[in-house]
Amino acid sequence: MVSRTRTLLAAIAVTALALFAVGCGGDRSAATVTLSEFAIKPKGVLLRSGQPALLTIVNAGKIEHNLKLDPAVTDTFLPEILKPGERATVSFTPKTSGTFEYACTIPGHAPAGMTGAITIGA
Ligand SMILES: [Cu+2]
Repeated sequence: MVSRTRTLLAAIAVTALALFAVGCGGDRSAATVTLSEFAIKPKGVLLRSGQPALLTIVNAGKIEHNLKLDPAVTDTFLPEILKPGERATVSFTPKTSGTFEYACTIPGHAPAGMTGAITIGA
């Protein structure tokens, strides 16, 4: 009987956590961008204008990469280089709405396919 009560309490706790997570979803937008040779996935990400955003950049490739955002979106510093296997999470509030290109700025990488776009929605 005791273990049954504990199981029920655990289930309630998990449900409460899930509801809490959903409730927070509206306050913060988030996206993950994965870098590799020679692509940025996804090609497009969506964040919300004027709301705190979390952007995670993952280098899943075998060489160094980076991600350069349009300064119209944010002045937040992004790492110049991500070594293979490294990841970085930056938080910022997008300054404006619209669609802006992003790219890896290491010479040759953007022409090889390391481009995409970030859309800041209202
Ligand atoms: Cu690159």
